Amino acid sequence: MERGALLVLEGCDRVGKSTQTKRLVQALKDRDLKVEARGFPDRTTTIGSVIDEYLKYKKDLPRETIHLLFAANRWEQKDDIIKTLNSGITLVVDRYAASGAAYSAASTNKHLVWGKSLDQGLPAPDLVAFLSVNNEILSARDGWAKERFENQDFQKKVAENFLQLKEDTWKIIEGNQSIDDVHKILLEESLKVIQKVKTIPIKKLYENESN
Ligand code: NYM
Ligand code: MG
Repeated sequence: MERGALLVLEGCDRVGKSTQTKRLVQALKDRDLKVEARGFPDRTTTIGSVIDEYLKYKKDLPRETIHLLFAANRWEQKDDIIKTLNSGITLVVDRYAASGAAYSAASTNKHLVWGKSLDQGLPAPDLVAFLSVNNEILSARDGWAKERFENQDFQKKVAENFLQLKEDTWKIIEGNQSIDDVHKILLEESLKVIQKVKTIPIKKLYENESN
């Protein structure tokens, strides 16, 4: 039985991850591949509803506490992710562990090693497509400041953190291009990875790190 690939889209707020997730899922379906979309935070669970309230300023929590909840929100999907991949379905995930480390390290001023530690052992992404958009262009986009973390200085720190998390599985995509151009690159990369990992076991995240 061939497995599906774990494809993750990462980046700051408003870089176009959700749009690209939808486009990619549709394009893979059009090629008769088995694929499902996921996203974190998953606001539909009990933990996710607390995260949602926190992000909407309805609830205040210590920054360390919300970090634990973001990680717990991934762990609660772990078995389902593995089961789905092993059943041959590819997952396209809008944010995953890198967001956890990049945002929490930025909000607490703690080291990225601290930010990564709780996600160690989760299913590792086969591809992390990082959408990189220039900070000035981002701040000009609509819909800012509705949720916590959505301000320019904070996003700048987050972007720097993301780049420090880069591993071999990462593909940095210049997000200032048109939606179609970003999609083309993402699709091409995804098809390569889906093919490549079919017969390779799912890896564990940060498995070679001692943190
Ligand atoms: N976020 C997301 C974190 O701070 N840590 C995490 O682990 C994850 C998955 O949640 N500003 C932040 C990033 C976003 C916010 O995500 C909500 P989205 O993709 O805007 O719904
Ligand atoms: Mg957002």
